[in-house]
Amino acid sequence: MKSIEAIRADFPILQREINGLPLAYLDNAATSQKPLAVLQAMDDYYRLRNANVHRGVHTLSEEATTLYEGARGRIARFINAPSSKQVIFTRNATEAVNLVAYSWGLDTLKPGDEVLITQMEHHANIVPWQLITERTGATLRYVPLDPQGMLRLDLLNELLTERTRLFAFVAMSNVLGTINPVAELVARAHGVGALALVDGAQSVPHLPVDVQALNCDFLVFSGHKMCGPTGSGVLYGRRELLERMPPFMGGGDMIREVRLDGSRWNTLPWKFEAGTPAIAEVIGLGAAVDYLTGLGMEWAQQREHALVRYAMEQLERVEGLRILGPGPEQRGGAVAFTLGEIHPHDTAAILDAEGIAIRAGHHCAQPIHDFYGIAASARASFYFYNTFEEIDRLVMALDKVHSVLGI
Ligand code: C6P
Repeated sequence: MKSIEAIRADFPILQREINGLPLAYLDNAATSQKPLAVLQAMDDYYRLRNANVHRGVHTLSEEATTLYEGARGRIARFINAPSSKQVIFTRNATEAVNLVAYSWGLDTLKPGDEVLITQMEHHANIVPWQLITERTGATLRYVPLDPQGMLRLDLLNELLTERTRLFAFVAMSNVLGTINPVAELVARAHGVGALALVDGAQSVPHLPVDVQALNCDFLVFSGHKMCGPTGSGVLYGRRELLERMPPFMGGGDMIREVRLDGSRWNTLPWKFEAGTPAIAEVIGLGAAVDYLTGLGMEWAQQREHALVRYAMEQLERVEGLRILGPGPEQRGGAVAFTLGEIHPHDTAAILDAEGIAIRAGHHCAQPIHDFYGIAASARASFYFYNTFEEIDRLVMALDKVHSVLGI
């Protein structure tokens, strides 16, 4: 196993200084940093193989296609998808949810049907369902939170009914850190004949995910939070569902035949990939998956767990600091908090002066903040390459924030 120093050396940006101090990058839930292997894979594609995919018979196009489709196969293995045909490339998790909402949702939902989501969703798994239920006349319902930041699963019997067509929920909250019992929730959805969509934007980068073990119908995630580039995302879907769903967007590559009086669609997965895809980004995501596989996702999860446990112990000692969400045993790498009456933007600005990058705001999860009666929070979020020393620096800087601005 590589040392943490060697792992950190794989990430050029981690050698940077901010305001004359070593960067402590604690904003990994927003986006992760990228290892050299990913940068090199994209650079290699642009320098040596740049051509469009699926279109040319020339050598460059064939090489680009092999790399692009090879990444699909590697990503399929990473999440244990039965076939790479079930891995559809999107720009990000948001686009993947929208694909399901506009393709499956518009085609299927009707008045009287219900879509169940939760109060801990990111806006990406709320707004598309608001738009689609409004257009179809279906009803959107929510599983509420309890004060510990867990889902009120005691209410699931009332909320999941034979009217529910889809239960869409986050595997790991980007604010509360809460890890939901995904396989159990999928089984509950199936128990009433509903489909289950899992938002894996915060779980796929941080812990082993096996779509066959989870038995989910859809899984969405973003490449940029798992060492890959922005502009790369994935929708995994159950094959018979994807086969039945109409295209999301029309254009080149997603068709088999186009005539003036109508068109026929390509087979999976290309039916859902209209236009020239993000070729370099997908190749970069393939390299990211190789990198993560090399480290081992079990190892990454354990490392992060140790970091989060330590961070929570230390943060709780900061005067006036209140952590949102459950204890370390039930959560992943995101730790959102408030610091007395200090505005989270002030906290983040003072930390930036110390070289520490955290996020402040509602983190695209306003309903969670409404539940706690606050407008915003500060959030430190960890990845395997973070260190215990960085957490010590965070805690020292927060003590300073409190002593300078504390009320
Ligand atoms: N959360 C954060 O700072 P996109 O933007 O499509 O790559 O990911 C959307 C998304 C969906 N679900 C969850 C649980 C997420 O955390 C995110 C992205 C980032 O928390 C950016 S707002």
